[in-house]
Amino acid sequence: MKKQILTLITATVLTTMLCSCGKSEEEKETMTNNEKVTETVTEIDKDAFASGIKTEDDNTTDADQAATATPAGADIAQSSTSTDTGSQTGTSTGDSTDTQPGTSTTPTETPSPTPTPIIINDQIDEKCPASVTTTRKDVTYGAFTHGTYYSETCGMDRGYCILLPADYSTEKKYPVLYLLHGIFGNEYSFSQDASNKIKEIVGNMAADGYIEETIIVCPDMYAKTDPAQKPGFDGESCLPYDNFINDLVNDLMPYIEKEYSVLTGRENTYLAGFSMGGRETLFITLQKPELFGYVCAISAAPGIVATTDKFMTHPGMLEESEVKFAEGAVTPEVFILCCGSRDSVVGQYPKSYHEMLEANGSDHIWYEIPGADHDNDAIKSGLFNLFKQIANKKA
Ligand code: FER
Repeated sequence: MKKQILTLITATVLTTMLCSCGKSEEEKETMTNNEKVTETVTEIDKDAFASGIKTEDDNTTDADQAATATPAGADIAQSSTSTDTGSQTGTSTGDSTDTQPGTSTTPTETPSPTPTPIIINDQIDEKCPASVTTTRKDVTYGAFTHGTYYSETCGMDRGYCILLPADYSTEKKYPVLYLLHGIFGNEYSFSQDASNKIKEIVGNMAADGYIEETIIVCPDMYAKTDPAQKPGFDGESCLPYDNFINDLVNDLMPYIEKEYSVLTGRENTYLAGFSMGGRETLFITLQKPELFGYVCAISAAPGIVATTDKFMTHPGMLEESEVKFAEGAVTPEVFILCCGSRDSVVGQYPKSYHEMLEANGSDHIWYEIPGADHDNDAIKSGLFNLFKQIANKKA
């Protein structure tokens, strides 16, 4: 009995990880030790694991708890040591986990409620600071809603979720981040998982004036033309993911730019994705670098170049020598690739993309997230650093 429960839990956790947090299907195929296993995810299991990938440490400190009670009023601190060399390689050496100077108290003192300000510079903070993911009482967060658009690429209506700032108004215009989910996911993958802290990261950073209020669009990245097609671990089943570039550029982006009050152009158009979404983020950026000013590919899945991993044989879309920006192309201001240091799903593939870009002379930032697996710690870190880089460049 114990063994059965453990097997079910293991299968469910792996399924959850692969889906990038949200899942809508009752039955998923997972791979264990190269063996195909079909597991039924019951309602009870969904309840038990509804909040997505559980991480051992959510980084929340007492100082951050205190910060929830009172307005932060944090100023943008410009580091005097920050230099913009044009080379996107810097990582900070300091531990970005928040510590709160001045919070050590005697019994008669009350703890300072002021959260540690983020230092905005061009350095990477490998771990997302806990103050950024804290739910604060002084901040009103945006809400996700769902919509549909007609896709010429797919020949059908398709869904998306959109996070609008709480005070969204057509009197203002906002930059947009397109955020791409993992394999087996859909447009609900991010919005249905509160533990990725997307609302908090964008809401807190905008409330404190680091970044502009930003719209986040979460599409369904499975751009199939046959309504019956399903994702899976084989070349044929993955083709709709690689077709998403056409749906995004020709259908979704024009729709969003028509229907919402958005700023356009590469300076105001951001792209990020996790795992399968990271792979497509990288692919789309290399094909259409002029469209996206700020990009982050988190834990990018294999398949851009031909390879065989524990899940499948990937035919590849590019040769290794083609994993680069075209000569003379307008390239993103910021192009980040990152991955958890102990990612158990995509392993060293993200690093291999970094090595190809480096060998081919294409400017980017690469870093590892210490201790993170294929999980929300990686997502939080990637999103925070994307917004931090945006804050630094736009300051
Ligand atoms: C693969 C390994 C990982 C793959 C996809 C993934 C299609 C995606 C994982 C995820 O999105 O979480 O070989 O092939």
